[in-house]
Amino acid sequence: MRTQVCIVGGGPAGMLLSHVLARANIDSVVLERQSKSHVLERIRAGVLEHGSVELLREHGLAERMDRDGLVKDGTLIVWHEKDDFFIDTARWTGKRMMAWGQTAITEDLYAARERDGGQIVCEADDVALHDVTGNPYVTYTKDGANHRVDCDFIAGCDGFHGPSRQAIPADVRREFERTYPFGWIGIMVERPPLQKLVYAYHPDGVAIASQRNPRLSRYYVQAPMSDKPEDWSDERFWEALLNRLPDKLANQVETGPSIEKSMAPLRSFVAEPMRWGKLFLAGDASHIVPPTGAKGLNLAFSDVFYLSRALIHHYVEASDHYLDCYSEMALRRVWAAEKISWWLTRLLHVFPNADPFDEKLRQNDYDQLLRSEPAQHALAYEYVGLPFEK
Ligand code: FAS
Ligand code: PHB
Repeated sequence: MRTQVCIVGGGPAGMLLSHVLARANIDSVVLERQSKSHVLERIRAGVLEHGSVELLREHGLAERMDRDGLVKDGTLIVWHEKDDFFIDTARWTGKRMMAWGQTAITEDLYAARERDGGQIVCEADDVALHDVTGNPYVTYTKDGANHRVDCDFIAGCDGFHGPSRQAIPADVRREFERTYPFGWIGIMVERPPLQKLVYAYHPDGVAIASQRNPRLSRYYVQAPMSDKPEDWSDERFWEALLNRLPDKLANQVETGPSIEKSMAPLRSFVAEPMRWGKLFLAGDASHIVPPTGAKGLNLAFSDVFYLSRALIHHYVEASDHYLDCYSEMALRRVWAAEKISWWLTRLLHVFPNADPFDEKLRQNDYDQLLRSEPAQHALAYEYVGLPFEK
């Protein structure tokens, strides 16, 4: 098989890239290890930055989102025994975010590629990248047969555990990581959500109230890294969540049986560069952020914006300018998202055995937000998502 761009990974990054390239008449093949149903059963991100919303609208993927998604003027932070703070992105940036689930986006992406005759190979095993600095090709097996895809470029969109990042030589690749001694137990419940997206700081740990649609709520509580979903009965989860929210919000929560429960570890990770020869990384294949800033999916989309523009300029404008500056440009936005995600994680979580001096700095960060309009503006500017660079 021969194509222009071989995309490894059929998650949101790979599928959006395939869709955007197809709209520019650029051929691609997507190789996805899992079954389509497995990919579509994943429950992950739920909040879209302004830039992601506009990107989906630009590429004809926003019909359900604009009908059922919930536009957000900002996000509420409530703090045990202190005043509330609203990250007012609408006031400070004129931009809004959208509560809309990654699952729905991935469903729409698969539907769009199938409608348009996209080449999506699911259950592709043993995917391997070859000659990425010369004449690149990708091999895989399916139903016991060996396959090879010759291509001009490889897009590594295969997430944190995929093979693409490893195709960059260890002596070239630079990795930066910060881990955290806690994770988030998350549940989905078929009950109306709170009106606002809420981050709650409490001495027992952070709690988050979010949503997927007017009939589906998403909640999280901070839990020790060693905990597993089965350690948290619904009863234990609701008790912890309601205890960590102030009464005025706890009284509004409609509890019920969870229809999904998972434990998400928190990690900050960046692998540089995001390009090696004809291989370009996008999304979790190159970087991971703790979900505290709701940046993971949005970073995957900004990488796809930069990479699709670069590939379109190569094929349509015969210019490699954006290919040559892809890694540097994408990483500027990646590191900004890493910084704000780390900062919000540090602000809102209880760190076991925290240094008392650090604790005072952390409390002061919040006090500063309550009183300083420049601090409020700066946070809103980063939280809503930095503008894509020209
Ligand atoms: P993905 O990991 O989504 O997709 C990669 C794809 O590559 C997968 O389909 C995988 O099956 C495939 N693949 C892997 N290895 C392969 C191989 N060898 N061959 C072929 N295919 C292969 N982000 C937020 O913004 N908010 C959240 O609340 C949030 N919660 C999360 C919870 C969890 C448990 C996880 C894991 C992530 C969460 N994220 C969240 C981040 C998440 O949304 C990612 O940022 C997003 O899925 C990134 O998309 P992709 O880069 O496409 O990677
Ligand atoms: C979600 O809705 O899943 C969500 C919301 C805010 C976050 C992370 C996840 O920071």
